[in-house]
Amino acid sequence: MRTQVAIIGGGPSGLLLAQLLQTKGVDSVILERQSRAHVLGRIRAGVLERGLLDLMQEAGVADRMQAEGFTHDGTLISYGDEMFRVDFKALTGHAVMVYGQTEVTRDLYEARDRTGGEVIHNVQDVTIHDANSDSPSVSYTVNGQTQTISCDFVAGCDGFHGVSRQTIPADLRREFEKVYPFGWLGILSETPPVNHELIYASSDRGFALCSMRNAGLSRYYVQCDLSDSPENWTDDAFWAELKRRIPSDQAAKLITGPSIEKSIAPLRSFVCEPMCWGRLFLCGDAAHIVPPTGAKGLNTAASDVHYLFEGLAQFYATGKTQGIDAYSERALARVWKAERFSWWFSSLMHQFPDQSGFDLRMQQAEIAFLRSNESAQRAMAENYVGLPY
Ligand code: RFL
Ligand code: PHB
Repeated sequence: MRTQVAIIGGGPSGLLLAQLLQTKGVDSVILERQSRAHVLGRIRAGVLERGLLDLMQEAGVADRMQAEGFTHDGTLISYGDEMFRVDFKALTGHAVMVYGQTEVTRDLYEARDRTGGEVIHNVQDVTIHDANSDSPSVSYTVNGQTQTISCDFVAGCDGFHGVSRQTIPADLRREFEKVYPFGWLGILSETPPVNHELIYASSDRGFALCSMRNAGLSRYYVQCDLSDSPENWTDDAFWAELKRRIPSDQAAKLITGPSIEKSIAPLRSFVCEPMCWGRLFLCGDAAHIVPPTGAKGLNTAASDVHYLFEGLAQFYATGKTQGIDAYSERALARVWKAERFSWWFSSLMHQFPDQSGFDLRMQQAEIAFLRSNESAQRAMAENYVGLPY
């Protein structure tokens, strides 16, 4: 088989890149390790920056998102019983959209079906060959048969545990990592959100987040130990803990119900440099991870896709390679800013096991500064709504 761009991974990065390429008549094949149902069963991001909205529009997949997504002009930050609002719209002129990653992915799969693009599911043993040449190829096994796709380029969109990053020789790769000493226990419940905007809550019992998917579907998180497991938490225990971490007036109006999903995510900051090797380009979680505080993961994947798409579109239209040559540098410049913001917001809002009394006072002083200082709020808002591409 032959294609122009072989895309490894059928998550949001791979699917979005494929649909954008399709608008320019560039052919791609997506290789996905899991079934479609499995990919669509993962509950992940909930907040989209305008850059991603624009890309969805450009890819022709924004209709349902525009109709069903919720525009959020600001967010709430609480500490103990105190709460204040950061008004994104007033401070930056921009807002964010609440629309689940699951829905983004569903819309992209449906668009892929409509445009007749190929997605091969349940592939195993994906191996990238000759990435550092002009004629790379990708082999994989499906239904016990080994197949090979020859291509012009390989897009490594296969997430943190994929094969693409590992294909870059270890001596050419630098990896930067910070693992946080806690995780997020998250639940999804068919209950109305406690507030119409998200609440990021700092408390002496640890961080909590009140988020949502729509008017009848809420997503809540509490900071937990890394050694914890979802089975240790009954729904009642979760709700009781959440109520202790958010302001009492919010806790009083929280509507609880059975969870329909419960899982723990570890928190990690990670960047791989460079994000390419020859004709292999990494996008999204394959190249970098942010802790979820600040909702930057999917959005940073989207900015990678934007830069790679621009480079590939330029190559196929003109034969010029400036765009793809500059890909890693351009993508990384923005990635590091999202890393900094996610690290800062995580450091500000969580309880750290080895935190001293001084460290705690520094967090409290910084939150108080954020509350009272418009410049600090603007800096936060600019990062939250998304830095320009
Ligand atoms: P994905 O989504 O991991 O998709 C990669 C795909 O590649 C497949 N794969 C392979 N396929 C073939 N061969 C192989 N060898 C393969 N290895 C892996 C996988 O099956 C998978 O389908 O990466 P992608 O596309 O780069 O997308 C990144 C986003 O998923 C991620 O950054 C966000 O979900 C992070 N994130 C959030 N991001 C935001 O922007 N806003 C948020 O509000 C937000 N909240 C979150 C989050 C992530 C979370 N978790 C669980 C990690 C909340 C949570 C709890
Ligand atoms: C979510 O709704 O899952 C979500 C929202 C905001 C974040 C992280 C996760 O910062």
